[in-house]
Amino acid sequence: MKKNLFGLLGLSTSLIFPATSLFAQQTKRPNVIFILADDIGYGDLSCNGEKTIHTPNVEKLASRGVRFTDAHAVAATSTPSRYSMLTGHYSWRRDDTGIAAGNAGMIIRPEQTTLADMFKSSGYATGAIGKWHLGLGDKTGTQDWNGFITPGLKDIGFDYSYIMAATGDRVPCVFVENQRVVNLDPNDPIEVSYEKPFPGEPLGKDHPELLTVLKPSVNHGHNQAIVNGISRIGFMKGGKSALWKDENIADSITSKAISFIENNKNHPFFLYFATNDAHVPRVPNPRFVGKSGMGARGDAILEFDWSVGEIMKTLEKLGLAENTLIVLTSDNGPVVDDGYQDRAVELLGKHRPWGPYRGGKYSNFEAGTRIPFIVSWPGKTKTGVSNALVSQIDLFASLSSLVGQKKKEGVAPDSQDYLNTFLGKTKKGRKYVIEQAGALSVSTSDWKYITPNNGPAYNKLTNTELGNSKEPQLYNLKTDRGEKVNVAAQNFQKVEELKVILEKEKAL
Ligand code: NG6
Ligand code: CA
Repeated sequence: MKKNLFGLLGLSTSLIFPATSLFAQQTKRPNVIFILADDIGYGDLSCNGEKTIHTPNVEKLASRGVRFTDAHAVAATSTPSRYSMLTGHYSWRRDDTGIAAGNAGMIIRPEQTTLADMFKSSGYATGAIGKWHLGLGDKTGTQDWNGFITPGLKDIGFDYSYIMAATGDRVPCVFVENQRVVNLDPNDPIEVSYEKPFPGEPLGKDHPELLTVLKPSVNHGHNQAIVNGISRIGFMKGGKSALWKDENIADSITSKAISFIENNKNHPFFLYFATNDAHVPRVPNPRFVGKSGMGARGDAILEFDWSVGEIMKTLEKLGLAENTLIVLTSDNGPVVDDGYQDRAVELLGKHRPWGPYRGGKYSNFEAGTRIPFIVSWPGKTKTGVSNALVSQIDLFASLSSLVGQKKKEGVAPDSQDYLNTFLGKTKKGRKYVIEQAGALSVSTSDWKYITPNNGPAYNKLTNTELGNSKEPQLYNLKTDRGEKVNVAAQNFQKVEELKVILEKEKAL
């Protein structure tokens, strides 16, 4: 145990800081909860204007806070997006932040300072619950799934963790609590591989008759280990008693989030609550099945909305609502068919998960990274809509500023303080944001420049316009938010200007 100066002098801190001032200090600092959805698009939440879906709890949250219309994730897929948000360091500065396998080593290095470290050093209790997808253990494939998985979330600032290692569609399909697999029977150890199958373990591609819950979409992978009647990405053996139940994932993580809040009700806390909804495989709880009229994807969004409502109810019950700042957002844009035959495409109807924007998850176009974003701190945030240009990269510096911490040299190098913008006190946003999909893009409030690259223009499997082109692309977002007309040739100056911004950022 480290002793601080007061301890060494035999003094208790309460003698040095009178109780009232300590209390005052603590009440000034709000609890902070991130609710991070998975693959939920701008148009998937009714507060953003689509009439085809009803998400009342998110609407209620939005009505108590600021709803942003021009907010961006750093990347159009999960791992790089989450990496950037939690570290304040652009994922594209590293070449190892692509979509992580379920047995990837921990991508955030213990020596990096995360948002959780920042809160912890300010005296907050910290927790991460839900989807992780940023690797665990030292190196790919070296984790001890049957023992203590280290390094882990404790080494990057989270006191408590209850996580899915990667995604719902990647093995191992188990929860990991404080770096140990939950409910594991030592007589049935887990083995995980992303290289070769385990002899005797049936695979989805050979045994379609065992796929009783969901089948993969044609030619869309997801045909390896079979867990709970669904084939996944990666190979897995054993750990039967520890397997999660897909229809209970939202219930499990929501109840853990509630317990975390209850356990820390007398203490400032930071909770990173990352839902599995609406990622594939979509197996919402029977309570939500059929409720959206849009099939499993819509039902999963209603399940997400339910989780949001449960968190809000808990805060109200404990009298914490007024002193808790909630950020609700998504890791990347929407995708309808992401690999399973869940009828999301057939049942979509008039619903536009991407809202008025082009593209979706994986895409350089706006819908890849223009995500739902709400900041609510009742009584403290102005209520209403902000069209300020904001990025998840800035949450680190802005929340450091909220808790009165000065960002240290080298920490969260790409993150800037936009606290007043996030709190709705000003509509002054960023001059530009940088986004990563197949290529890098730079957007201002008015323009979007997508760098030329050799990637495919279209992904047939997911029906996504990826926005890759060998030609430079420039769109006028003010007159053409759907990015229909490439005006690069007519606006040479603008292209140059945005190119220079990007080159300067890359050189940092
Ligand atoms: C892709 C998967 C997709 C999804 C994605 C990660 C295939 C063909 N597609 O590789 O289903 O898992 O990775 O999604 O395997 S994310 O939201 O976590 O980034
Ligand atoms: Ca995602």
